[in-house]
Amino acid sequence: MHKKILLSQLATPYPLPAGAVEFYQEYGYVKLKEVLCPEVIGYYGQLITSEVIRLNTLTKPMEERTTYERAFLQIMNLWREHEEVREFVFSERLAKIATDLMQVQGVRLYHDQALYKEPSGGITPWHADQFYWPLATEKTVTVWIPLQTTPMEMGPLAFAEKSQSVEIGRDLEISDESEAHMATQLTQFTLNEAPFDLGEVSFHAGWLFHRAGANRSQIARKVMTMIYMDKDQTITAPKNTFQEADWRTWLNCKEIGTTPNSPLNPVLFSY
Ligand SMILES: O=C(O)CCC(=O)C(=O)O
Repeated sequence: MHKKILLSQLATPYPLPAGAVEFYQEYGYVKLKEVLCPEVIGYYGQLITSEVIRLNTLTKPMEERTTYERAFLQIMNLWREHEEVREFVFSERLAKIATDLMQVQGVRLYHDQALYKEPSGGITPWHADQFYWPLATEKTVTVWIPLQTTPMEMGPLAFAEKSQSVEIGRDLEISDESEAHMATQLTQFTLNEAPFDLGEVSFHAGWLFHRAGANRSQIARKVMTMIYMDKDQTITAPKNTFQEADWRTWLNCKEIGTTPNSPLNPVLFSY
């Protein structure tokens, strides 16, 4: 397929199905089918994979890794590494969905990250992402884009529906402890752990608890993600060492109380 057609899909609005915004607002996540066509995923997926291989530094054997390290190879802000990957990350189609789901006027990029769960890679423990982010409001959302069909044995992302409203576990980093603690705390919530079709993506809110199973297949579970925040979000004083590190690395040390409007956090869609 011609490059122009791929770029045009990344820019064209996706018609959100009836009820999708309401579902996201109530359940804290939504899964959407046929958001990207196989050609877009194939073309940009290959580029992202090359960048993951080029930039990865986690090469020690599985048995020597921590639970976090076994979960995935994690390569961040690929948009700054490769011009064409930037086209994918800056997709207006995806940024507009994020804007509409959060019911805001526009979104900025917090950062992107590739999450590659290798064959024999372990579980992604229960967690809520916003634990890591020094941001004032809950107007944050991650798009999780599998770069292949993702059946159960590859560890698709799973969601504890409506758990974005509970305050328990919001002080836990991704770890064996968060997995053990939240597994007992989240039993009141319905779990959506369905596989993903090719082209299907999910959007989950920053405080929504989610996890993923181990990769029991023979091939890597390749996933690209972008984290968006309300374009009018403000930065708060870091509450833990992870937030301190995020503030330095992903928010360019912008002054507390201001909007993160440095070149590191571009607006990707705005009405
Ligand atoms: O891909 C995974 O296993 C975890 C993804 C995740 O936690 C996220 O994107 O917030």
